[in-house]
Amino acid sequence: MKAIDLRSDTVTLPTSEMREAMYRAELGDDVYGEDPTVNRLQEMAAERVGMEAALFVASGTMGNLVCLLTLCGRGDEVIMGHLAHSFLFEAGGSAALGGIHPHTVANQPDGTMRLEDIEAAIRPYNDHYPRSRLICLENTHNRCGGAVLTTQYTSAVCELAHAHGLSVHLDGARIFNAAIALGVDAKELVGDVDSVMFCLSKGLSCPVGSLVCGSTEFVRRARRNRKVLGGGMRQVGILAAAGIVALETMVDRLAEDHQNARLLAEGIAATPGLAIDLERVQTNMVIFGLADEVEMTPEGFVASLAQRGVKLNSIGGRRFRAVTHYGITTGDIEESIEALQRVMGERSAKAWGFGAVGNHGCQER
Ligand code: TLP
Repeated sequence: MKAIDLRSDTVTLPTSEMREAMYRAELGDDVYGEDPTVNRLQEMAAERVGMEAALFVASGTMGNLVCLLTLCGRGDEVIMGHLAHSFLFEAGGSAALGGIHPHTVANQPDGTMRLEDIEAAIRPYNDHYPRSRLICLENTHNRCGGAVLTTQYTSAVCELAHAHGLSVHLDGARIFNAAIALGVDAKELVGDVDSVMFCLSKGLSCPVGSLVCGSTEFVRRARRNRKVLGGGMRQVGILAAAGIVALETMVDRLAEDHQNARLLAEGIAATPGLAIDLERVQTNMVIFGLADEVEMTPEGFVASLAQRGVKLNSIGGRRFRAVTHYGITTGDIEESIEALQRVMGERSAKAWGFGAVGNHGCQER
């Protein structure tokens, strides 16, 4: 049985065009700045987000860390949402390696932080306080179910930050999902931020890699911090080649992933025992939960689905995340909905004392 893997868009495999481009890539030593394929990808990336320059890094985690190290010094404070990926899932790297102090502000369900909350978090000068230096945004917002931040919101945060002498970093791991969902250019969503990181190895389907983008001066300093982290790679055009194909061929198709996520969300909404807020499904992620009355453990739910060939992640409490991506077809989504309905159907049957669905002469669906 082929597994339908909805755990993340990080599970995507490179396309045959990518593999071909990797095989044929023209290479050089990138630590000398001599890999033509990396240089081309970096130029394309900077252009795509409207920045002066870009730097290829190994991962989104490394990209965010390089940006934070470049924009903050030891003891400086970074303001970020309490559900930010950098806060929750990057092993505390900016604190561990950069001595950067995180100051969290509540994320609203739509992925934003209230402007007044951000402003209240910016510290006045005082010898006792850490120095507020940076605000981090995330678009799309992972833990808020792939929520999209608008151009207007990002501009308002930049205006506030810059008026107080702070910089803004955008974790745009999935910035192209946001751009496609809003029908705007990624440049617009990046706006006036000081740095942006986006990933090639999620919905864009590359095997490895992210880009850090900003001013020429920012990227010069970021390059040094990448070296500090051991991220100076050599003939890395072999990976950048896939990135070029991704930017050329994989951005517009993200719309398909969004349609599949919507279809899945509607299927979930129609399944008794599952709870979902359809309005929160904006891109390629679907966060949903087990309804309060359902007597099933989250582990039991994930395991029963896996037995039926559908993999997804439990994200704490009684909530789950399913992510659509390249390689997941509309047919796969229909099968996933059927699997969900069967798992929930079995649950009702057990609760009523009937055993598995399909017993007692009931026709199995
Ligand atoms: N997110 C992964 C996991 O780490 C949770 C996923 O499956 O969604 N920023 C955002 C918004 C991300 O979602 C991720 C990865 C990263 C940064 C880090 O990227 P990588 O995994 O390349 O280090």
